[in-house]
Amino acid sequence: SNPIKSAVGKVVDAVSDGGPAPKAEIPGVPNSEPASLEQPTEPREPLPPKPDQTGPDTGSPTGEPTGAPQAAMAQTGAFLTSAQGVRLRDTDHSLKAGPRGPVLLQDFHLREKVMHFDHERIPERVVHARGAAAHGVFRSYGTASNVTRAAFLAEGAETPVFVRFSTVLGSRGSADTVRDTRGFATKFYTTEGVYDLVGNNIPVFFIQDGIKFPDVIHAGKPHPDREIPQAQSAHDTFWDFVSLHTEATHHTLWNMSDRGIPRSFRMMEGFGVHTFRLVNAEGATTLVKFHWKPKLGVHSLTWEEAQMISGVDPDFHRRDLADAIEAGAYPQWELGIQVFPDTPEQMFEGIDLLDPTKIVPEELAPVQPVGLMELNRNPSNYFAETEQVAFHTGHLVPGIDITDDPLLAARLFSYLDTQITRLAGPNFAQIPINRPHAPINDMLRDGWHQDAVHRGVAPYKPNSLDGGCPFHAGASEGAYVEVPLEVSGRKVREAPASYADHFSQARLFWLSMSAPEREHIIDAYTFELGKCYEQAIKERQLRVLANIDPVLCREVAQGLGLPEPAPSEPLADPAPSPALSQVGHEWPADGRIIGIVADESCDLGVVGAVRQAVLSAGMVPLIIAPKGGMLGTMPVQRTFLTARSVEFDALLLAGAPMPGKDAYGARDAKAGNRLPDEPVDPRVTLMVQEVYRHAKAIGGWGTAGQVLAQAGVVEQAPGVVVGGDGEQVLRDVVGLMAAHRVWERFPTAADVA
Ligand code: HDD
Repeated sequence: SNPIKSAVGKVVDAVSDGGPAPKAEIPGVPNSEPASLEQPTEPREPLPPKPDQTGPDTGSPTGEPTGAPQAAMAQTGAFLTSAQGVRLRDTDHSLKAGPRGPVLLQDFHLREKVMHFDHERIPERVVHARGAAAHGVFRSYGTASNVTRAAFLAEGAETPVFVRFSTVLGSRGSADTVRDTRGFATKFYTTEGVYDLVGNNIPVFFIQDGIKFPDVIHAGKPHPDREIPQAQSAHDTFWDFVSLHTEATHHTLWNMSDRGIPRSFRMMEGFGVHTFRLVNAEGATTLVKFHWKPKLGVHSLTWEEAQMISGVDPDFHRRDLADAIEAGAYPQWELGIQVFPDTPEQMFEGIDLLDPTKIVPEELAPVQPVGLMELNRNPSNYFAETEQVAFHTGHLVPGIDITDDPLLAARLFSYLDTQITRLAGPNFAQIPINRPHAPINDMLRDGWHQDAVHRGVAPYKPNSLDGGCPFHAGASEGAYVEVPLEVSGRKVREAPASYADHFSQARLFWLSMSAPEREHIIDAYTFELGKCYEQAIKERQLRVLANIDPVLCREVAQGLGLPEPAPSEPLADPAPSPALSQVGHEWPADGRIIGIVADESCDLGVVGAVRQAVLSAGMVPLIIAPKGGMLGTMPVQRTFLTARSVEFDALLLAGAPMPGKDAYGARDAKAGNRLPDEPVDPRVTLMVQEVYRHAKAIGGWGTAGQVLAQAGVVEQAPGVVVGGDGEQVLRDVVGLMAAHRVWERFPTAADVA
């Protein structure tokens, strides 16, 4: 007996409720279906959900459980139905007057199917349209409970979270690895209601006042006439804006640094950017800045890698996050706070805490860990969860309050407002992914997409008809109580004097960078300004760079072929902040991708042992061979045709794969791509050259020296390990990966160091 068949039989029985069997004779309808309607296979049970996927919480809009969430699983019932539950006999042919006749308007299934399809899209987010998300859990250490009464920050509290990472400028289908800021938005489903921490991977922002947000985004988005370029800042309008708005200098410098091209969402820091006000159980207040610290460290791509990946795998970051979670390599971040006294000035060590273009260096105010977040579950439906999740800086819980940062003020309006267009109406909090895990007892009623069936007759207060319910809560019953701060002042459209400092912290960032990081910044400015057409914009931006650092300004000016301007104000002399540099730290190599090049001529026993050792070290080995299928007993994951170096964090060569008929592919050979005197497959040589240029570790044994020779890589070069013992080579390579890159391989001009 076929288990699948008998299981389906049960489903059929359950669905048909003991009714007629599927093929029972219906009067006037022939029992045997026309050949064209025959199903290609027997009905099979649908694939079970992957272990890493379950749906969002499916509490009802009023907070009550709705019953079996699995009942809502798609494609699980035996029969296709219309949206009205009517079983359908055919979904491939419109109802026609004869096989060659006109289609009939009375075809309700055709009309419903096409009507629904026509409305499948909703407007993409006006910014941060491109994103990827995951579910997880936040476990609090309790170390913040002296400064906040927030229940999810109490000792031992475990809170479900949903995190969405994003780029800012690109459209929904744009590439992941563009140079841009990354969004890092976390929804905490706390017992006291939803708290959203809507941050970025860069701790400062382009503008000091939210009223300029439409301007900076209009400047960064594609030009309005031709709608190009997509998902990038390397164009005239962006540089026009930031060179005119010098408060953007600090954020722009971060974007031009390696922070603008992260290696993975799993390897980014997150920042709340604004200063927030925490309130403890006694009502005492503290000012804080939030930080997410990734356990895997902060790592970036090189610019060439980022550009290549945009073509080779535009979904690189999205895939990386989902693959890691599916493989059980759950990414983790520690949440930390920098703590400042809540003084009337709201300044710390001369830094204006209300200015979102300023950081407080960690050396001045250490980041104190308050909990650990782990992402452990992929969404099961992109649209339902990742697309429809609605974050809002105004989703606050008791114990967390806002400050008067004028950038934050505009956000408090914008995030609520934008959902009305994006999610079509005011009831977006009822969409499953947005539902709080706390009981809802609101008096909001009706509107588009109202899912709740509210009972009672008195959605107003005070009332006597519904027994006076619901009642107000006091602070002791967990009510959100705003901090009763004194407010006074003249109504003016002005910024405080402290907001006029636009360069000192950009200089602090530059001075904190290592030589290769500075070189990357110079290259990035030179590339981006080199893509601008207007000479006046390039010259104006060079004047901005002169106020950051003379070396930066000179190098970029030289690259652009323009004169180097002098600074317009005296340069500040801040102490560097080592915490800002990505160089000089050691990190676990968990979850890294190791390419292993091998063919039949290699000792496959050694390859197998190395592959196993990579797995045991918590990394992902990908066997790259001339053709697909199996290499000995190992599955081949990439061929020389499908592999590209940018996918790997390090490359191992188990020998020198000879160019053969298979290695080149008949088409390559026909096209005359083959060079006459290559002993090694040139696609492997190219891979080695790229990995070398991108400063990644290379290991080899056996005849691997031949590959290096053909690639022009000397065996003594930094980060190249050649030896007789494959497993020892791997250990050395893993050691090199702790620093992420072989930094000394990046060429650096002497005056940059
Ligand atoms: Fe914003 C989305 C982060 C300033 C207006 N923002 C959005 C997202 C992130 C940020 C991560 C994506 C959320 C998601 O995944 O759904 N935004 C920031 C940070 C800012 C910032 C860290 C400065 C510190 N944003 C900002 C300002 C305004 C907005 C000043 C408006 C005045 N942001 C929006 C928005 C979006 C948004 C238009 C688009 C989609 C959405 O909100 O839900 O309301």
